[in-house]
Amino acid sequence: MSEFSFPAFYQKQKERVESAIENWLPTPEEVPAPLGRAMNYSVLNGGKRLRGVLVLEAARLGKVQRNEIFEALSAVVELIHAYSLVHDDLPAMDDDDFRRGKPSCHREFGEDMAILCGDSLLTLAFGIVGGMDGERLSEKIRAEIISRVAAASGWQGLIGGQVEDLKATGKELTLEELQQLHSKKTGALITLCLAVGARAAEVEDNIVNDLEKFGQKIGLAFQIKDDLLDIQGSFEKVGKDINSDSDGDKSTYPRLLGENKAQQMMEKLIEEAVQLLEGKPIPSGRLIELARVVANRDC
Ligand code: GRG
Repeated sequence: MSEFSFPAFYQKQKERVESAIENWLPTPEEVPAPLGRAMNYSVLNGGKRLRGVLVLEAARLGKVQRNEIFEALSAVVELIHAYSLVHDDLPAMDDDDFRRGKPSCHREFGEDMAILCGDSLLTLAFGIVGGMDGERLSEKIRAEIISRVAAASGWQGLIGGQVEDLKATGKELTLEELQQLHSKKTGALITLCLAVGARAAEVEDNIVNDLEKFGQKIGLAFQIKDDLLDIQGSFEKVGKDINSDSDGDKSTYPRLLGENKAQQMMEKLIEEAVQLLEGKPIPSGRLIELARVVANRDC
């Protein structure tokens, strides 16, 4: 029997996510110019595809095999993620010039197209879930997935977190306030990936609960690592300007705690996340490895 290689497994899952995105994204020619090019530019431009891979892994824990549905959901979360990055980079938000090593969407296509590009990616994502084959997925589960996607993307999740982030600029937040903000801005989408993958595969409720708790922990750890990379990383690896958080006068974990304590907090969250799954009657080894990817990533 050949030995399991995590990097090879990750690469394979990433390719599944990539082809699902390509399958659902309209070609530039199908969309009024230059919007189609902006959409393709902002989604098919690298990215670790961690969120899409999390969907596929959570789905693997279920009793039912619905690969087309799982892959469509992996595209859905990556489209929402890409939309949030395009809008987050806008001059009215974080005003970032680079994303994934290339000029950000508004720098390439103008602010008007970047706004519409984000809008189109978000609506496309909802269109995909709404149109998922009812014969393979019950109406009840599909409706639950739609409402979970809406809650994680809307005021209870990404958008709410973004508002808190904008309002916090120039202020020093407490650790609790920072965690609250990031559990929405970063944690909600990561948690969503695990929840929708699991629900689509009809994973048992108590395991879905554990997966959500696992998602909240790795989501916060992901954000702390992001803050650390903003100080310790390089443009070549991270693909965006370094020190953008401190330049933008934002509260970050390293700023609040110092780099060492922030690193320790991140490692503790990962260990707590791992403990949530260890010992459960599920094949959680690959999800545990993915949690470690969050902590050890350099981009
Ligand atoms: C709705 C405008 C709007 C924003 C929502 C999610 C969000 C708030 C903004 C996105 C920018 C940001 C800093 C999010 C925090 C999460 C994060 C660190 C995203 C980067 O994710 P990676 O590293 O990116 O997975 P890749 O490029 O690998 O996909």
